[in-house]
Amino acid sequence: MWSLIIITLSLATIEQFGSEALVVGTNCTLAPKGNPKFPKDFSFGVSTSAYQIEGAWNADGKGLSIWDEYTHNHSERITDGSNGDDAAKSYYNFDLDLKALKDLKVNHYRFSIAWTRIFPSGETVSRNQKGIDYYNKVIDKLLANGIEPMVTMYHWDLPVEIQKFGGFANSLIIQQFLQYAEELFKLFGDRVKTWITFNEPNMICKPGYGIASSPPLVKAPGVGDYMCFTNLLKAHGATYRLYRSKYFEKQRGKVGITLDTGFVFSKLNKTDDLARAMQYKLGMLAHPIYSKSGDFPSIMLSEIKKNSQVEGRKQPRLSSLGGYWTDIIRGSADFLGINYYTSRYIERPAKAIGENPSMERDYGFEDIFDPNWQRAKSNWLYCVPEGLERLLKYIRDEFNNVEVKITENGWSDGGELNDDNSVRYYKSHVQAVLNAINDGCNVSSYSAWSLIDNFEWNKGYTEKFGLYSVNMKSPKRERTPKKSAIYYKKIIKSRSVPNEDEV
Ligand code: GBH
Repeated sequence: MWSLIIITLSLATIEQFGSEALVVGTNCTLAPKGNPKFPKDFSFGVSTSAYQIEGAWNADGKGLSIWDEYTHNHSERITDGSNGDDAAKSYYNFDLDLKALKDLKVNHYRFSIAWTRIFPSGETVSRNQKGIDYYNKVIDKLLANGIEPMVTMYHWDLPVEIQKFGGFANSLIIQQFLQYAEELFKLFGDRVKTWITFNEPNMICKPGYGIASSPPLVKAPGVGDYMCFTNLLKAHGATYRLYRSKYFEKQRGKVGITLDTGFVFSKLNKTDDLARAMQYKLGMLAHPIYSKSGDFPSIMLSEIKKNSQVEGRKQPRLSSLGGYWTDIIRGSADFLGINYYTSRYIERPAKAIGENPSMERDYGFEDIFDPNWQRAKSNWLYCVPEGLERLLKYIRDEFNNVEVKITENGWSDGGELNDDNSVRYYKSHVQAVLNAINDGCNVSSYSAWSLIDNFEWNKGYTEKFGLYSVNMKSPKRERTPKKSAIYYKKIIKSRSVPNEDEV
């Protein structure tokens, strides 16, 4: 009986990671498999986030977010010394975005709400009607044009006033976020039917509370980052429960979360290593919400407990969520949002890497790229479409084929209108999604990142992900379609993967 279980388990692992030692990603293409058309109800769209496009950082009563404060106080940390003060000025020129959305004929538009625009101090008593008016306008205009709004509640722009209490390092954030989220349900839930609580907890917690490369610049690797994840998962779970108990009956929407992850490959095809790496990359956040048993992956809890003991700590740096929270968080999502950009090979380094302690040290592998992979302008972004197909199959098998929405996928360059590499990237990645669907994966939507060129965080305006270029020299910030926009429009129209020489 036991050997049978072990055999089935290892077969499942081989199915997920592939039994052959793979060579992947070398020419940024992917062979089609199965039905060439997307299902009828599959939704195509594009994504943006508030701080990256809106500008109007202090207009009409908006409060300060940690990104306003950080870019103003630390322009030296931004590649071109820039900030999101004006960005693409979408706050003033939403009509230009709407025109692009209509031109593409997207089915949905994913954007985020700036917490400080509607609650300047973060607390819901500090309500700002002008900010509320702006998002009402955006939502109403989308709906009037047959475009479904998909709303991210939090895309990194925490109110400074909330950070004063510790932000995600303090469990107070659970109530603070919950109150904010409840107001969003009340204000917009009659029209918004797809809610994403958090965009990329990894990118909130590791740079923000671990290695301190992004605001709020708390440096506590292997400690603060795990605290942040724990509090964030609780805030997410509580928000989901609130929606289901108080708003779902009337509003009938879906609530989920967006996680970012790549997939992993191994030159030596060590399937156990691959399974372990995926627990650290995706499982840490997905297992508590989407697995049958809930809580953090047991391999992480036991390994980090052991590491913590070796460091002489009385408490493990990452602890179980406990019975109460495990129950609240388990099953607390109607779909899984995935931001996929790239993948890596993993290797066991000869000697331990990363600070002691740190998440990097706990993870223990070295993530490496293949020099043959095509690279974007962003130094971390390589074209590995196989990774997306594999990832979707991994999620299918690991999390009971939960509904997946690809909430971001895209490529950066210097802003050329003839962005052929972007076209190649979109072609191979949309193909990856279609192949996965043909293989039984429950993927319901795809969002390209991004509608327009925007403020790329620490990289300022030096790396461009937009389908549309934005004239940053003109006060109006006119948008111009790139080749990738024309190609994506063809994808949407044909609901298939057209040849790139058609554009
Ligand atoms: C997304 O984050 C954001 O949601 C979006 O706002 C942003 O503009 C967009 O992507 C483009 O960056 O070197 O392998 O360790 C992407 C987050 C950034 C996560 C790079 C992984 C390092 C990968 N990714 N990061 S690696």
